[in-house]
Amino acid sequence: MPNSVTPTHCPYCALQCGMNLTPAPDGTVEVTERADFPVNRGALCGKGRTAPAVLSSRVRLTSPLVRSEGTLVPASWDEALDRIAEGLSRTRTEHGPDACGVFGGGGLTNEKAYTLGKFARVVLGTSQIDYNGRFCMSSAAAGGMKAFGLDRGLPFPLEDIPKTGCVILVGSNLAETMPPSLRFFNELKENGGTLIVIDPRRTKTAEHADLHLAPRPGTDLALALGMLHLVVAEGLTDEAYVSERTAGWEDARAAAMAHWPEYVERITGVSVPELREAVRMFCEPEAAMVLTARGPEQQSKGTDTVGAWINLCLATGRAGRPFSGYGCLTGQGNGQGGREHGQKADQLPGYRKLDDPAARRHVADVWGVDPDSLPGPGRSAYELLDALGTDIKSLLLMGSNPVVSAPHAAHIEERIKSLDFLAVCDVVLSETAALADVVLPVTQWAEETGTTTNLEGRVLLRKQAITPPDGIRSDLEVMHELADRLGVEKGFPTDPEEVFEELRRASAGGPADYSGITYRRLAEENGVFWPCPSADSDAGAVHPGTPRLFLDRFATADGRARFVPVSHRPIAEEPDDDYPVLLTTGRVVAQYQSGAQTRRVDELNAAAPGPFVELHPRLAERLGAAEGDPVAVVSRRGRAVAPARITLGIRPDTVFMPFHWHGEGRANTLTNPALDPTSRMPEFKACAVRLEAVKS
Ligand SMILES: Nc1nc2c(c(=O)[nH]1)N[C@H]1C(S)=C(S)[C@@H](COP(=O)(O)OP(=O)(O)OC[C@H]3O[C@@H](n4cnc5c(=O)[nH]c(N)nc54)[C@H](O)[C@@H]3O)O[C@H]1N2
Ligand SMILES: Nc1nc2c(c(=O)[nH]1)N[C@H]1C(S)=C(S)[C@@H](COP(=O)(O)OP(=O)(O)OC[C@H]3O[C@@H](n4cnc5c(=O)[nH]c(N)nc54)[C@H](O)[C@@H]3O)O[C@H]1N2
Ligand code: SF4
Ligand SMILES: [Mo]
Repeated sequence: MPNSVTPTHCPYCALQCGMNLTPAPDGTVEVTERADFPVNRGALCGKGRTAPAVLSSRVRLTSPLVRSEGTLVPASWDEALDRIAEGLSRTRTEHGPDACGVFGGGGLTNEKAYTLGKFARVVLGTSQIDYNGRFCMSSAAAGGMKAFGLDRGLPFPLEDIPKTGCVILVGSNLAETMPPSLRFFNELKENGGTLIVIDPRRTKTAEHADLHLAPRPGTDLALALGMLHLVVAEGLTDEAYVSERTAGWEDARAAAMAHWPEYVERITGVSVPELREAVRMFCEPEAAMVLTARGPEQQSKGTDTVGAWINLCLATGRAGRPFSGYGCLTGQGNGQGGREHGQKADQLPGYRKLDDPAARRHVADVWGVDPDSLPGPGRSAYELLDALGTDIKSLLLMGSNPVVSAPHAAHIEERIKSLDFLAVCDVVLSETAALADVVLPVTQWAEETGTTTNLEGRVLLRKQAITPPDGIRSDLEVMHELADRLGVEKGFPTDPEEVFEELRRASAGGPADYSGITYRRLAEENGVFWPCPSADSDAGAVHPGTPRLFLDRFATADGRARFVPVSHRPIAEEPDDDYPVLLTTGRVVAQYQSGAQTRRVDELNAAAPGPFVELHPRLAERLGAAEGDPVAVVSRRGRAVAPARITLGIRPDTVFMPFHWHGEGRANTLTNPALDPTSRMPEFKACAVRLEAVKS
């Protein structure tokens, strides 16, 4: 590798901030500002700035590990790969292909996610593959698909935000989860626009809002319906737009009219005057946006909730028009691309449906297999993890740490332990990798090339900047070697560009069409937005990509967006006398996800050393807990203990815990795996708990 500056992108969240990497002679890597990338214009959060710390051999896996007499010991690559091939083929022979499970991640590059989906279906022949994106944006994806016929997180670039008139940010704490993006909202306000934040907590993001609504967790559906009710009652519906560009208004309107503002106030705790003010702010300007994130989506009714917010946009003519629209703020580095190329239980590359015969034929043709040999749709992430040790006997896991991040985690940890065989590819010894029979150490972002697709639908090239340490291989090499050992010698290239070339063909003609995108283009341009079909061969023209969707028509058969008639329903586990308090969960700025990577960075640990329970002084007083005192939070699934963090910035009926840690402060010991019927998203954002003082 040349010892020069490489422009590339951050390994963590969906902004995929641009950064320059320069290797130093002592083996470390320096991160410097890269001002040319429009998403962050040089700005980085602490995680991005410190990301090279995880490249250090001090914290990462340096050799394959195999379990021997109960403990993990170093082994050669051949021994480790042989063991995995043996484990998987024994399961397949004894229990059939569907007894082999595969679990992926939205942090994997497009090339890896694509290859993992192909590996499951072609090499293992299993339907049992899903990934952690199911825990992330699946409700928004399902809602967007129903209404618009297509799911792309944001249908416009972030740079459109300052040009709209009002943004409603529903359950996003982007000041902590995507700090450089705050700039767009500040610019919106400088331009005279307004920001409404909806969050049960007065977050760092809410502090920037012109209006902060703090509903009871799990009631966003009612809130959106109450706003739609007021839109209709106050004659603010855009009748011309509704009749020209939508279908299904009458039913959605009738459902909203049943949600009187006073009824909504009782459900949500948001007062009628606040609701009216929100409607006024949203409807007054010519253009407006609604952006949702995990707050309203990680609910057992997340899909309907997203539908209700989309209905509000459609009724007011605020979708598919310049500087207006509904968008979802996708979370993981490749949360968008990771869901498009086939690691999801029901999908094939190009965002094709696995149960669509034409899609099966197209992809089978690219893969050189019989379409009938492709398995059908499998289980969703939680259901897959829940079936470990019963229907599913062996698991190959790449890019997730479910022991920390899955709901009802103690149960999932037991399920993982009951497997006949577990193989994990990771860069560090995560809590899940520590339970494996074989662990493979793999290369990461700066050490390999690959593409990701950020929250705007912008496909980006993450370039290799340094040489990986000896003894480490890439996920693509692992899949190549395993395919070979399992009898499939061809079709699993180790060169990412070769994989991308195949992905282009596999996605061609699909909803997420990447066929007009090449590595060369990505190296020259600041990303290309999908859909980007191949160049028109007659004209020799290059397709420019599609930064803005739906301006002429929606992606449905008749080009109209669909209203979805939805009604309020309670959360799956309402508080009662035994469990009187609501728990919600989320993130802090200095830790990322299960913490597998960021808990290994000193600077980040100093900023966020451990879990905590955020609670209102009224609850703390009733409990007799002072700031920093250990508090036990108990749900029907278990008990977690963490220090109290007392703040007026949270509803008195709600406590909040971040989910980045393992051990006694693990938030997911408590969470409820109640699933959304459509998206199969678990209800991470609301369950019933009681608090107990802990005697120290
Ligand atoms: N620092 C950091 N940044 C990250 C990540 C990380 O782990 N750490 N992860 C990345 C990923 S994968 C994702 S998905 C994104 C997530 O990004 P966000 O969605 O911004 O993150 P969360 O903290 O999960 O949830 C956002 C807010 O929802 C609120 N909330 C809780 N319950 C409800 C509710 O019922 N209704 C409403 N309206 N709000 C509610 C919480 O109080 C919280 O402030 O962040 C990405 N960026
Ligand atoms: N209570 C609660 N739980 C939640 C959430 C919540 O809000 N509340 N949010 C949910 C959401 S939105 C998400 S996205 C999930 C995320 O939770 P996880 O799926 O656990 O995500 P990570 O911690 O990012 O795990 C990624 C793992 O892959 C490894 N890794 C990184 N890069 C690579 C690579 O290139 N190859 C391989 N093989 N491994 C790699 C990392 O070291 C890490 O161990 O958590 C969910 N869980
Ligand atoms: S905001 Fe996200 S992409 Fe940007 S530096 Fe931070 S973690 Fe990386
Ligand atoms: Mo996520």
